[in-house]
Amino acid sequence: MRKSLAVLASVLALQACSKEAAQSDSTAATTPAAATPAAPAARADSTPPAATATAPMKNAAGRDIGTLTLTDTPQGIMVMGNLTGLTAGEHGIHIHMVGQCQPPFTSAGVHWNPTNRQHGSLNPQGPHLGDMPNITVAADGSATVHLTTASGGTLHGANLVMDVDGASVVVHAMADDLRTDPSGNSGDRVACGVVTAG
Ligand SMILES: [Cu+2]
Repeated sequence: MRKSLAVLASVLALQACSKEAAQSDSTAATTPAAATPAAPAARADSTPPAATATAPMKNAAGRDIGTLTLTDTPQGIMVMGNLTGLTAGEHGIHIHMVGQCQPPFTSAGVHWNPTNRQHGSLNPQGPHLGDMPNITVAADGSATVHLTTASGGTLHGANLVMDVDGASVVVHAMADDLRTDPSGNSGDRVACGVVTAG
């Protein structure tokens, strides 16, 4: 118990640090790590704000596999929801440029990348604003999605994702290595959902 709490605390501290670093807050480095177990309750995403877009996800056979909700946050666009019918393991998931999802989903275009960076949070030339960490799919094919895109993009504000040709959320067949341009060697596109306002 004690150990798991410590691990949890350090994970939360890491998340906090990476968020602080993204905002180039120099005080983050001197904040005592894991010293504030009450911090998680104060996290901005503990009370989700109103949804501002959804992405109804379908697989290549046209089957509904769940709907994701997209919300602007100070850290980026938060993507949440539950998916089913995927293969177990890690899968890349990104926001792509075009709001069209005809199988095999090449219609969704490349990654949403209004700042002309390379792909991946681990890439020194990255990331794309549409990049997100991987999702982990359980043995029963389900996944709980709770991710935030790279900092700097919004649904409706600066670097907006909802431009004239829209946007889509795409799930890939394999894990994203978060480093290799242009899509982290994450393979085929296995599910897609057009980002729809409201
Ligand atoms: Cu992708």
